[in-house]
This record gives sequence, structure tokens and C-alpha cells, in this order.
Amino acid sequence: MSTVKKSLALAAAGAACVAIPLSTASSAMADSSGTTYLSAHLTQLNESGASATVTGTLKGDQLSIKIVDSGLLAGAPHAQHIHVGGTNSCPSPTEKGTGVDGHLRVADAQDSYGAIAQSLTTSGDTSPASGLAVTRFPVGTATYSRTFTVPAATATALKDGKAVIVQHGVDYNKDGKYSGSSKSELDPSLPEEATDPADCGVVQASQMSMMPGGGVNTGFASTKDSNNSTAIAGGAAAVAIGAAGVLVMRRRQRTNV
Ligand SMILES: [Cu+2]
Repeated sequence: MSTVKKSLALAAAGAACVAIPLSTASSAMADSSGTTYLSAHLTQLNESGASATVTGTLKGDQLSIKIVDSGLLAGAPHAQHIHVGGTNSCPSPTEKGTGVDGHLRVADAQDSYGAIAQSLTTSGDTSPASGLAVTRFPVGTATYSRTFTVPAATATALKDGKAVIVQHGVDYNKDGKYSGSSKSELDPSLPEEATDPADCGVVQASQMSMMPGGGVNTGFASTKDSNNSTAIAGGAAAVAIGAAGVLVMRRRQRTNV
């Protein structure tokens, strides 16, 4: 009985203690939501002419990812994956492989970027099993956006900067489709062109929301900007714009997670 009272008293005291240090200045810099901000710039392999910009967030096991690409073969599906393993890096853009005319195949690049950890499909399964699910990958040059659950190992790799994103499919002979007598080492029913890597980039991770170079221009519309960027980016944006409106808007932002 008195034990209960005592523990209640202790609990109350504890609650009072944690309530005191609410407004330390340093806490404004940390991301209390535990969000990891992701970005990558994918550059060409196999002289594909393809590139892509990747942005995203990781909250717990929820990955939200957006890929805006260019230069990929129109009208054809492009497999895209998060790869983990190897040296967690992209092959040199000039590296030669075992494919036709010395092109770099997936197998040639495994030492650099490892195996498929997640398939960045448009719907359904995102596991390695969907690595060549050609009906569920974006077609041509596209903007891809999806939120899905990732296994703990993938989340850790993303946070540690050890994840690499690769898009596949290169039209070497410029005939507007995947063709040629050389077959994919991954699926002999597909031409090599369908699976060779087209571009690649290592995912950078940060605990801070990155205000992109053009962030000032999008400042008004971008209410989704993390509140945690306010302390850092807010000052810079205000200086750049010289408008009080930005500050007013940012002050109105709630500290929701
Ligand atoms: Cu891949």
C-alpha cells in the first residue's frame, strides 16, 4: 500500500523532472522525429545517357522515395532497385564488363553495388523476388514515387549510406526497344539490353532536411519542409529573400512530428 503511494510519488517526481528541460537550444537542431533524409544523383553506366535524381525519407521502417529520371529508353520498362553489398559503390562509368561489346552486366557490377535489397516496383511486392517484374516497373522516362515498408537490414543500409540505387535497361543499338542476340545473364528470355545497368548512384543519408540549392524558390509552397530545417534553413532563406512573409509562415508552422 505504502509502496504504491511511494512509487506514485516517485513517478510524479520523475514526470516533473523530465518536464523541466523542455526548451534547450540544442534540441532544435536534432530531428526528434527520427527521420533520415535521403538523396542520390544517379549517373550513367554503359554510356546510356540516363540520369536520375532521388529524394526520400526513412521513418522507422517506412521508406518514401521519389525518383525523377531522364534519358531512359522510351516505351520500355526499366527495372530499378536498391542494391546493398559489394563495396556499396557504383562501378566506374568507363568500366568494361562481360556483356556484348564490353558492356557492363549486372553480374559484372555486383562487386561494386552488391545484390538487390529492394525492388522499386510501382505496386505490390518490393522484395528481391520482384527484381525482374517487368510489368511493375516504370516505363520510359518517368517520375516514380512510392512509400513502403523496408526490412531492418535495408533501413540500416540506407541510414549508413551503404545503399545504391540502380536503374536498368539500355538501348545499345538505338532501335527503340530491347533487342539483340545477346541474352540477359539474369533471365535468358530477355535481351541483355533489358537488364544491363543504365545509371547508378549511392544514397546519401542525413539527419537534417537538406534545403536544395533552389530551395528559396520553392520556400513558399514547400510547407512539407521539415520543421527541423527551420532553425538552419529559415535564417538563410530569410536573408536570401529578404521577405518577412517567410518568417511569419514558418513561425505559424506547428511542431507536429
Ligand atoms: Cu538493380
